[in-house]
Amino acid sequence: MLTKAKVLLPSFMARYDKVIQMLSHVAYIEYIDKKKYQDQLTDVEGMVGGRINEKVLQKAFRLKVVARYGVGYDDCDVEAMTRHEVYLCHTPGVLSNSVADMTLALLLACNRKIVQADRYVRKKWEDRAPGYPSHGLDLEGKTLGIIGLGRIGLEVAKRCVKGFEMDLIYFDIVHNRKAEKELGAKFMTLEEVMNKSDFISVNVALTSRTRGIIGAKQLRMMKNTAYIINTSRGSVIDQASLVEVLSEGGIAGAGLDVFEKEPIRKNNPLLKLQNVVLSPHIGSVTEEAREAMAICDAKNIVSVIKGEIPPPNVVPEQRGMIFNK
Ligand code: 8YV
Repeated sequence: MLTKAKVLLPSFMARYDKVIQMLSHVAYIEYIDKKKYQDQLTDVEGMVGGRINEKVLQKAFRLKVVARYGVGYDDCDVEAMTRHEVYLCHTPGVLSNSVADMTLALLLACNRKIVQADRYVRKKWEDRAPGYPSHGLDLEGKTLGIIGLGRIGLEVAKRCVKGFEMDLIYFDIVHNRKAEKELGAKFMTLEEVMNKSDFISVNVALTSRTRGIIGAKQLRMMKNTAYIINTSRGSVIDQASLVEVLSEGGIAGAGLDVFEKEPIRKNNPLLKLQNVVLSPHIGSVTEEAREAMAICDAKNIVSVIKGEIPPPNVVPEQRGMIFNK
């Protein structure tokens, strides 16, 4: 008798009926149980998850596909997965709007001191106490610098250029001709972008090439009136240097949705700074993006289980590879 493949899902996925329906046709679904995780791995063929390394792969010897719930997959050992012939898929595109919106939320919150303003209204306004929010800047005509003008960066750029009439400069390892043509984006070196921007948005994936590319030297090139917004990965910016530059007033502020280690600890020096707005990695947390990510993951898994390989949305490192596990 043929038995259905086992697919392992995080429990929050149970809320997506469409996902459950799609997967149930080809697989038997089990939800991840932290206490039983090691045993759950032994007969799994597909899973939604991250933190996939050699140790996990050795346990999960029947594993054919991992669908990362997100676009970034810096927490997965792609080399080991390729060696074990396990596809790694992700969810590019479906969360770009959501992350771009969040980037703008942080940019505006920093610039217009929204968090400080909210606290002021609650506790001080009636008494006209000190602490009234300081002046923000009009965005029109200001320069937005994007580090990493890919799918998400482009959405941020559109909002800023078309919505706020900002000027756009960017740094990437490749030119984005579409943005150059349609949004007037100007390609510059990383140093030039750091130096000329009034607002910087970090939108690169974390790789060995981008880890720490924004360090003390680059941060000190920024205008002291400029803000840096990071909705990509914390480790793209050297966090200790960022704290230092923020504390010295070397830059006006930072909006951070991502951190070197998450969650950040209660004694993290960032928490003492007034010129930062912090959020707990919620860039993709909208109803639409989260559901689309779940559906994208389900499609990727169904494809591999049905033998339709390579699956859609396989990571670039594995593009075109055929695994016959
Ligand atoms: C997700 C993300 O919140 O897509 C990414 O890479 O960082 C976010 O969209 C995260 O992957 C959830 O696990």
